[in-house]
Amino acid sequence: MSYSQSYTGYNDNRPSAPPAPDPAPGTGHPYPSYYGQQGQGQSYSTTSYGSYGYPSFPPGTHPDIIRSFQMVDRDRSGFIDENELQQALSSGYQRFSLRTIRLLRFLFKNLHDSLRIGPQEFAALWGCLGRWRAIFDRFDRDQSGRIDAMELKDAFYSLGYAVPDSVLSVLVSRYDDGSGRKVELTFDSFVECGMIMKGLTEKFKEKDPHYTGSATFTYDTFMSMIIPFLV
Ligand SMILES: [Ca+2]
Repeated sequence: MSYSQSYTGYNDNRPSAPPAPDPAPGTGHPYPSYYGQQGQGQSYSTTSYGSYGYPSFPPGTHPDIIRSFQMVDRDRSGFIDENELQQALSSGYQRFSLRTIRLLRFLFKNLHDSLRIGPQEFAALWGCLGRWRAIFDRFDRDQSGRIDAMELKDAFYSLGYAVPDSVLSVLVSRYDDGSGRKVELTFDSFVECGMIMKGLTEKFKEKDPHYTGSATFTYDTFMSMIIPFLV
């Protein structure tokens, strides 16, 4: 069985990866200030952590990222599980749901090592969250601390994903608490939506290398592409 879809949902003139945020130290949240600091005089001796026999962090990893990893890696195995990852990423004002954590773990896992998150994956994940945080802040235009459907649509568009309204409303309805109030996304829900959109678009692009907006793939391929984003 094959599945063919005409699709014009992305615009290849725009970057598919979240752009690097402006360095924004002291903005009150931990992520953006960690991004892009490599080679800016804040490098940390990663060998000290590596000397425990751990897989080591990439050179220039911010010490707070290393500290955050070490704090939750209580058995000193050099790897963290999903609960430890959740603990490392959650702070007083910001919680990450296990659903988002599982998606992050799937997307950032070591290709050769099942679902384990080690220092390399953790540092990559942290940097990625920094970029999402900058996007979240930029598109939270009314500064409500949450992203509504219009803000989400604009954020996706800036990333090159021209998401149809019908798709957007299905995506946003996932976070409807049934109270009748306008649905607004917290940061972790925003990350989840962004990861789904980015991940699925990239999967599609693999089958549409010339950006024609359409692709043909088998039923099996289609299912294996989307299932990881749904479970
Ligand atoms: Ca808002």
